[in-house]
Amino acid sequence: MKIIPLTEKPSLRRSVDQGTGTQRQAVTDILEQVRTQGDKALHQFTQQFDGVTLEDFRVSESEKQEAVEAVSAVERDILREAIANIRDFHARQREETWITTKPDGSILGQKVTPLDAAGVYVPGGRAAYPSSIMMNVIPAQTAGVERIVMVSPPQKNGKLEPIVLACAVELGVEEIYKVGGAHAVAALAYGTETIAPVDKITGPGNIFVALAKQQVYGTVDIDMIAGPSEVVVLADETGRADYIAADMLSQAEHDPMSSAVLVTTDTRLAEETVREVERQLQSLPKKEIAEKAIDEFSCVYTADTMEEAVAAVNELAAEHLEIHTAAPWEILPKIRHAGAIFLGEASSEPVGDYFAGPNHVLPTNGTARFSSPLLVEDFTKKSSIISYSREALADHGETIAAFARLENLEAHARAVEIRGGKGDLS
Ligand code: HSO
Ligand code: ZN
Repeated sequence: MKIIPLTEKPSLRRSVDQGTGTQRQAVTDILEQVRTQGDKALHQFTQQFDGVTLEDFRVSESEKQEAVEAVSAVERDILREAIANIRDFHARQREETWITTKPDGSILGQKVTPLDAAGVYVPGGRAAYPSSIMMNVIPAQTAGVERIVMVSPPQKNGKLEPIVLACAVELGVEEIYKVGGAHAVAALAYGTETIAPVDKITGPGNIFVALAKQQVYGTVDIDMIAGPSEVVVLADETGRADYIAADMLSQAEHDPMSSAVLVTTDTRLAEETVREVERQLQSLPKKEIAEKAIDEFSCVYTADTMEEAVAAVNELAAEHLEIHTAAPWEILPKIRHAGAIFLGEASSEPVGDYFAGPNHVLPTNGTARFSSPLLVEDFTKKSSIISYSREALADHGETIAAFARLENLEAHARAVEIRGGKGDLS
């Protein structure tokens, strides 16, 4: 891992994987086939991509029961404790409908309504994380979404991983389908004979899932297109190399394209962290993945001043930012761009991944410049409320009609005038 002085003005932006033209075309074809052929196409793609033939995509009650029994009491309690914290945090994000009455008697407001149906994509294989199921399902439930559907690709035995199913059951998700890939996204967006369409699709997936989500956007809403995990650590001379290295590796083990960066004002800490990352890496079960991420997408930036370091951190706009300085709360007001901010050396990033309560679905690839973590609000929409009194209309009718004529929209003007002008309240 390289040490790069910020005075060398390195480029700090990461680029987003848009997939190849061939991949995009393959996804377009899959979407089209599911849209026109429904379940028949789903069966065909499940055979082709997952290598299994399923009679029924829907997970049965006995399958759920079997999965729940396969999970130990200790594991179940871990899930429960995390769920309670995540629910508690998200409950604070609930927004209320508001209504205000102005002195002229007009009533204005904003009505909050949950989406009718949300689809949560859960990837198969090594990335089937129960924590991510919680992070997608809980904000939807907190928003009041009535129908929450989960989809996930079947394993070779035609089943879902027990821990995935047990987690869904623990959360109270009832409608679960063993279908994955771009075809699952298509089913959620367009509907098939077995799967009714939803209004929004969230959840991580491989490049085909990401491209499918991009292509169905507009028919349904989607969350963000998440890139590989990232962590940026900002540290002064009080930072501990062993803690910082451990946290950098915690994100590096996610994906060979993950990125772990240290920005520090202390050159001794920079060197020590490089050594420590190398040392801790050797004993990691996911060494190969983490090593790629560390070698190719990670580095240490050294800064002459804390101001320079903070400017770099803002430019990086990281998914996760850890602040390991003598007074982290004094740095916080200066941070403008980061998905989640962890203050102090005890706030290790995995605390946020699993347990603290805030959502771990966060903007990656610098998109924290303009977007937020997954929120309860993302599963609601708002309607504006307008109720004018006769008095308010009489007061302002003339202005409104005149405005309409400014735009040459005579029918608009007359619609207001037909109700009578000032003083005419009949
Ligand atoms: N750090 C990942 C989330 C995750 N970590 C799931 C463990 N499990 C996304 O930023
Ligand atoms: Zn993680």
